[in-house]
Amino acid sequence: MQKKTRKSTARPTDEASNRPDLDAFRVDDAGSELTTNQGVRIADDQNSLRAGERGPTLLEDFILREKITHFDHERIPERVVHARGAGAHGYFELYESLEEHTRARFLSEPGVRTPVFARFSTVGGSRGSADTVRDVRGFAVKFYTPEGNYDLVGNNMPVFFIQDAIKFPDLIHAVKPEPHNEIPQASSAHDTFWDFVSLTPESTHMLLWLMSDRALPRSYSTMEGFGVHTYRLVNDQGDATFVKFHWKPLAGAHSLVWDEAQKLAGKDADFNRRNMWEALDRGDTFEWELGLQLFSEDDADRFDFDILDPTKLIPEELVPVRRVGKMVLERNPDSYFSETEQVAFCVSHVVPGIDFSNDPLLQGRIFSYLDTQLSRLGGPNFHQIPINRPVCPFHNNQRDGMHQMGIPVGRTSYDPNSVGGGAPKEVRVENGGFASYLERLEGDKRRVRADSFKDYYSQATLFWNSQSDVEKDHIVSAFSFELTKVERPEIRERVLGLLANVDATLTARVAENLGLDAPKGATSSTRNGKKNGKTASPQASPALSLADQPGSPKGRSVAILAAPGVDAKALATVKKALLAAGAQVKVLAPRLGALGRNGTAIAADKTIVTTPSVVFDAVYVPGGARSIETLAQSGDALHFVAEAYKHAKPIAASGEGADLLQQAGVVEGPGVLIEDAPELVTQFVEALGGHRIWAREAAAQLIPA
Ligand code: HDE
Repeated sequence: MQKKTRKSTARPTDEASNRPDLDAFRVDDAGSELTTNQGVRIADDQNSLRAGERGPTLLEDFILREKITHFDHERIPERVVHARGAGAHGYFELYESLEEHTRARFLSEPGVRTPVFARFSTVGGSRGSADTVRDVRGFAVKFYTPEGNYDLVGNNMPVFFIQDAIKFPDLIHAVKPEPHNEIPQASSAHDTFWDFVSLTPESTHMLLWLMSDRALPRSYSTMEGFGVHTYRLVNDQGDATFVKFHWKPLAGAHSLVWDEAQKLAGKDADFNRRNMWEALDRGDTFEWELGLQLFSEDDADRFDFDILDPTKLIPEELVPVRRVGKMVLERNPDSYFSETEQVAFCVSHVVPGIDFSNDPLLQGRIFSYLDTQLSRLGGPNFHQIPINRPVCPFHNNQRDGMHQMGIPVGRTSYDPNSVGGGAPKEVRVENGGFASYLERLEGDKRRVRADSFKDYYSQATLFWNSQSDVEKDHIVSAFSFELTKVERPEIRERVLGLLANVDATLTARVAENLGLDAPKGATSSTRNGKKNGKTASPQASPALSLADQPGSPKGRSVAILAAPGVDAKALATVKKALLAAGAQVKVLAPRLGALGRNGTAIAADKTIVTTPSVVFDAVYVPGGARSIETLAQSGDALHFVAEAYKHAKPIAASGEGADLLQQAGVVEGPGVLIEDAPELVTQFVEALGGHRIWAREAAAQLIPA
């Protein structure tokens, strides 16, 4: 009986709504009367009940007390990590059947769409912290499959700081604001973090990722996602294949630059969240392909690293990433609190066909996520909150508890029973019941770290070797920035000691910026090689670099600087071309109001002061003598252009617009287009798709912005 109902919940391919069944829970107050929570209609919501016109408020005022009491309890504890985040609804569509590897139904039927809810987050900051801080990003996806909810709780970096879950509280205590003064917010640039990691050499690989541009995503849509741990897929025969999960962004992976990220933290702390909200709101989508690295136990034995060690990735040269489906995010939540805040991702939420490996970090996570929801969401019934409810039926003998929303009927809440006809009944494995992968285990019970986990540096070197020159510059700057903020010299020295195991040039460059000598005997960059007959990892892996990512103008935002008297025709032409290419355009002026000559219908969308250069991907300055004269007198306009130049963004000017660039110290060169020819527009749109003009970056640092 139960099985039949389950089948009916499978989503057809052309399913339009792509959402878990939240509709029944939506509360729409439109056109309704104001009542108490008991449904009593309220006649006066402006004044509390008083004894006399100017007298004290009465305890009897149950309407006031109900309202204030509810308000007093509006907040729930923020997530102990990943508190700051934003979520969206969408679907996952499978390209090809993976039946050979897994019995999970949502991975077996090509074309089937599985509804998803994804949440992206920073790790260290509290709920109100800025989006663009240097940090790992959470990348969590809940799949509402017909066989139960599956949560893929990943990050935007493929490795982690530590190898064993028992160190997680230490890591987080070290990176969170320091306990005596709660400073700094959402930043790893302080003593306790670097103290801990400098004493934890296994963190070295992850430190390179954290100091790289990966820690500063331009948009949630331009970051990769990783399941990090090795998991297992298990098929109908009970055979297992190891798997690493990847999310590959179809918009390409692109980042901010550090100066820009820091300024954004003040100018628009909601930068990433706003970007996703506005994109989905106007009907754009955020898209990733799900990639799998599939490999056998024999393959695993041949690698020169341990696949159970979460500080290691599997180079794509050893196991290619197979793209098996696509996730499309297309709808904003209706209520941030009800959906994004209350969504509970749990690593333990797996479905038949997906199973764990013995990665010791993963094993700890299987416990932690369920446990943390109990205090965050107030009890064991959090699965009944609309955003967390499976879309298939769920029945068991669990009863009662805080916030029980169901009304179980019948007399039995135990198994076995005869009074209730034996229901709910166990489901045989061949009919879809979950069975753990049959794995033979033996060993001594002890607290131990495997020897195969003890190579802390080879993959840090691999990552460094795989970076472009610009990316290497950024990594050196990031280490230098963070360690300069560290107050204790011995911590800086210890970090240099770690880096000396990664690469001599990296160490020397950071040491120079810190005014220290590089430790002797620093390693050169060719440490990977065949070890003990194992398959050697490559010396470099292009997939680890962001240098050659696909890109498009779609979703990018462009500022057009203008003032009254602007060349309306040039402005309209470029705007039209940008919109046609899918970019967003804002006309910025010193003041709001009409701009065009002789009443042409062009108006400023925003002012230059309220919408700074850092929130845009490119700038265009149309001519018009009067417009440029006004802009040239505005320090904000000159700063706007100079800053875009410094941040390696495409800049274009036509007519008198060129004068403004000149006055801002911006010279013609890569990505700076000054021309009156029609090609200007095409070239500008193309440059926008390329994201940044890195070749210009070093020179641009000389311009104060
Ligand atoms: Fe988490 N992590 N984590 N983590 N994590 C949480 O669960 C934890 C780790 C990740 O948008 C918490 O519901 C332990 C790795 C994401 O709601 C908590 C360990 C990866 C999110 C928790 C790790 C992650 C969390 C806090 C080491 C990438 C946010 C609130 C053993 C693969 C999900 C919550 C969301 C959240 C514990 C390490 C990703 C406390 C013990 C590795 C994306 O349960």
